[in-house]
Amino acid sequence: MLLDSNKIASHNADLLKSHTNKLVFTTSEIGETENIIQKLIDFQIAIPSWALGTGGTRFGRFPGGGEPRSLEEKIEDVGLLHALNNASGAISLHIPWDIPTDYQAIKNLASQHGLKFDAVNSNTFQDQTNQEYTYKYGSLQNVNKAIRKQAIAHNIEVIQQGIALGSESLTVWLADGSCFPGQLNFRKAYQNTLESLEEIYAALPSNWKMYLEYKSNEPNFYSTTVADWGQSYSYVKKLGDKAFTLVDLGHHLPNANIEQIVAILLMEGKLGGFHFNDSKYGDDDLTAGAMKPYQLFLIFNELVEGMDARGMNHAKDLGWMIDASHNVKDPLEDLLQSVEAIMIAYAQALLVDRKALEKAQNENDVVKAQEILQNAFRTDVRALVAEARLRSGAALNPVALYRDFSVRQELIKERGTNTVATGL
Ligand code: LRH
Ligand code: MN
Repeated sequence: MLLDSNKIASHNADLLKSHTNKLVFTTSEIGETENIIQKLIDFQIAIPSWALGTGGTRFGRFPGGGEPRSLEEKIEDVGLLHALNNASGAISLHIPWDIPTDYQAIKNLASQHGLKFDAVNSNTFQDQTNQEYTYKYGSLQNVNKAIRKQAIAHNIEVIQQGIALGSESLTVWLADGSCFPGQLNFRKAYQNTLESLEEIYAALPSNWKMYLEYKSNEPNFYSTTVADWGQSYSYVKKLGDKAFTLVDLGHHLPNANIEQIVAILLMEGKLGGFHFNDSKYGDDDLTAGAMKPYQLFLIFNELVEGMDARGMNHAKDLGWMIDASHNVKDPLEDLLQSVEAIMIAYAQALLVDRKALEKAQNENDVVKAQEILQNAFRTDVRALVAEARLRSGAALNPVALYRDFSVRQELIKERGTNTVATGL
């Protein structure tokens, strides 16, 4: 379903007056806003191909209708998001959930929608029907060399598929671990995983990156072989310059200080990118900024400070991706809200008076330092984020436009009510 620009133009025309009032007020409050608006226009967040349907949980799944039935329809849905916010200019595929049949046709369709292919994700956490060996006891860690070989071959195949699509990075998330004490020799599991990753790393083209995603628990509930940032860091450090750690916000033990982890990984030059989402309990994969918006701001505060300290390009030098699954909300509305929350956190972090903060920190003026951060977090930057969309031909209020033009109803008419998207 294509969203023609006239619909966006008439939507913006209706909202322009109130938007301009808010922008004038915000600019009067903040002062220099052009630099921030340009950075927001350049900032693109990749949409996960596996989060365009209603994933549900083991207890139940409540499809909302009109879900994409193919990779082509998934690309159309991400194209629709990008037309609405001009900030979702890439799709991240998960193999084998999204194996293209005709690579050139898929590339053409993606570029028609202004989309690139971000990281490709391998999958050795599920057994495929025609698979010789099971991953029940793990993949790259497995005590059985033949099973490790099978998993290595899959990752190398995913790299080849990514190359054909124009992707330049591979994300490896391993469910590998154990459910009971005694089940696994941790050292051997680490060594097997490292040796396996070395073979996959050796297959990376020179301009590619490998993102090693860590997770504290689930589906294993006693140990995970890449369980936290330290373990991921130890692997990527040994692997080489093309290997980095990927931070999924939902993969930490309760109360972990994620912004500190981000600061250290960035300082070490081993931060690769993010899977943005939010959570209150476990790996809930909820809308970014829905539970802990201050944490999301603090993470971007460390990112802006750390990336500027290394002269990094905010838009290009890290992998910005969402990883969510939807139970009770329309997947496309949820993804629009996640992108909005990420853009707001980034804009607020760009507001922070770095010089004043450094001075307060050097004088141990704790209250002053806190005031500087909270002032930025408590500044309403939504008019700047909307202005960035307006200037790049997108909608002032994407969710409102999505509803005003009954996009979900149109998708249901086109695809039916019981279509099931592959993925989570
Ligand atoms: C694991 C994870 C990983 C994906 C999967 C879909 O929890 O975050 O990034 O492969 O979700
Ligand atoms: Mn993830």
